Amino acid sequence: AAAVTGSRCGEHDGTVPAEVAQHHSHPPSSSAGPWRCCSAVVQRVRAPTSAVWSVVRRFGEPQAYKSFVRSCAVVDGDGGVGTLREVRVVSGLPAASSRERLEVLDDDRRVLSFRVVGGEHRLRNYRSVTTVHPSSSSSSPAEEETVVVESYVVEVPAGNTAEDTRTFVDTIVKCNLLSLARTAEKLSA
Ligand code: A9S
Repeated sequence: AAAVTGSRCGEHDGTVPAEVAQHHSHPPSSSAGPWRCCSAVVQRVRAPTSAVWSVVRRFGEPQAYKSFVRSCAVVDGDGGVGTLREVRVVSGLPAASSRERLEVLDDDRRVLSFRVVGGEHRLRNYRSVTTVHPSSSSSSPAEEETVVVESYVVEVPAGNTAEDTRTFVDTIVKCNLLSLARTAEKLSA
């Protein structure tokens, strides 16, 4: 896994292809808003793109691969855009719950985006975009590989630095994507 970080949220330095980057440009916040930080994590998966996407797209079942999720309830919606989920978190994190809204679900381009709209935690206005891509290094269909890119923007909590916030969130996202890789690899084994 590699991290791609930029100095300005929503801008890209050319380390990822334009077709990938276009999905990861986060809209700028209004001028007087709080400080935000952003980052992106890239994960290679030894499984076909379809297997990886089938896990990612199920917005009501984040516990399928997110190990910090204790339970999840869909509060509103049918799994499409606008669906609201209430996630309960395992103990040991500075958080108890998170309420999240599905913003983008594109099965053709394999793009999912959600936004945090509430909950007991410190990550105000967290928003992430996850995209699933066929890997260009795949040699044969039997050895199909996938690349997952997940980028996010979040407000820097009062009393924290952008670096601390990024380190905290990057750690969670890296864990999630490693676990996603293991889950998809088992699915397709
Ligand atoms: O769930 C994700 O895709 C990514 C993150 C960074 C989730 C973070 C989180 O849900 C906790 C795991 C509960 C940690 C939120 C919104 C706040 C936290 O403090």
